[in-house]
Amino acid sequence: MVGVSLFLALLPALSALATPIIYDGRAPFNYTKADFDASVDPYLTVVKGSQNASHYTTLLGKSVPPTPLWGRQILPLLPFPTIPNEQVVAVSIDNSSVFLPGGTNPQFGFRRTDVIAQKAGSTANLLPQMETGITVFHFSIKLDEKKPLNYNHEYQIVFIEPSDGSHVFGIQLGSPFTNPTGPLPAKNAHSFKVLDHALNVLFMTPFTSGSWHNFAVQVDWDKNTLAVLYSKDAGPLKAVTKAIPNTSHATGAAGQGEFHFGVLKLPLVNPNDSPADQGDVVHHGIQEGTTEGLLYSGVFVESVANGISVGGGRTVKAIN
Ligand SMILES: *[C@@H]1O[C@H](CO)[C@@H](O)[C@H](O)[C@H]1NC(C)=O
Ligand SMILES: *[C@@H]1O[C@H](CO)[C@@H](O)[C@H](O)[C@H]1NC(C)=O
Ligand SMILES: *[C@@H]1O[C@H](CO)[C@@H](O)[C@H](O)[C@H]1NC(C)=O
Ligand SMILES: CC(=O)N[C@H]1CO[C@H](CO)[C@@H](O)[C@@H]1O
Repeated sequence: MVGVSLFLALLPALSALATPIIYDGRAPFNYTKADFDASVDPYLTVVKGSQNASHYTTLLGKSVPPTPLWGRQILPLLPFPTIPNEQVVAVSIDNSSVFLPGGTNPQFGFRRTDVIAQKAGSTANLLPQMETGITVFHFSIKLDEKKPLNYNHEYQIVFIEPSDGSHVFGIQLGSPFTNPTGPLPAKNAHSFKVLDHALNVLFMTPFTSGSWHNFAVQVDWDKNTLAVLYSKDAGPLKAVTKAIPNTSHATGAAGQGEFHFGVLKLPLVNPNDSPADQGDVVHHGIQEGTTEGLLYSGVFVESVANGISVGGGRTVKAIN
């Protein structure tokens, strides 16, 4: 078989050691709607609108296959096909998705549903392992065809947020918010952009329909660098950048933060607002109130001690 011999030819370059998983955000099949509502590990689900978490975040059971990268191999020597061992998490927003941090000062500018990584009921518990040394943040994203985004807006969909509100890295979609509003949609609005802490674009790729878009971001917390890996569907992850300095990001505790994935939609400037309010994206601006969403699977964080998992049980070395 051509497929087998091609795979065997690749074997020497790839090792098959499992790497230590620090955080596993792949929803097991026994994870329920009630678990979501109660913020049962591995997710903290409080950053959302007024409805229960399960109104905004749906577990798709066996109805939609997750990214094939991390499934159980059926044939010992072949990385694919795989049997899913996680369910897809569908995250959406609607007009009720106005978050009240601490129950006050509603974020009327945003519509957001964030799913946040936690362990033993606490996001802070993860930081000593998840955000020291060199760690790799994995996530796969697919269009929710029934809940399309509005690419005239900016979306922040995956990020690590230290307490100063900056992002260690972030995934952006749509037209970056500008005041005044520029031509919409902006160039490349339909592409994923992987941003560094200073909002430089490290990698960009079109958000095509029908595919899982697999990302991994390697963060070296000591040297303060980022590196990006990417693939589609069953393709093994491949490095698309080298390790790039991210020096505006603080090292040590000040640079650590919660790991979010979901849908955060920024507003458009409302010309009727005062000049000060026009720049206040959190509390002011135009939102259409539409129902929009994204599908997620393959969310986990690993140490690079034994390399970076690239799918199909294979690993590559950490990126220099
Ligand atoms: C799912 O099952 C595993 C293994 O039995 C168990 O450890 C875990 O707590 C269960 N998770 C939930 C959310 O019920
Ligand atoms: C939220 O969930 C609780 C517990 O299941 C239920 O009693 C309540 O009616 C739900 N609220 C809404 C707004 O659906
Ligand atoms: C959406 O929510 C905002 C804030 O609560 C409200 O002012 C607005 O009327 C709502 N829009 C729609 C279309 O329901
Ligand atoms: C402030 C600072 O040095 N930021 C750097 C973060 O890393 C990027 C490279 O991706 C640099 O361009 C920035 O200057």
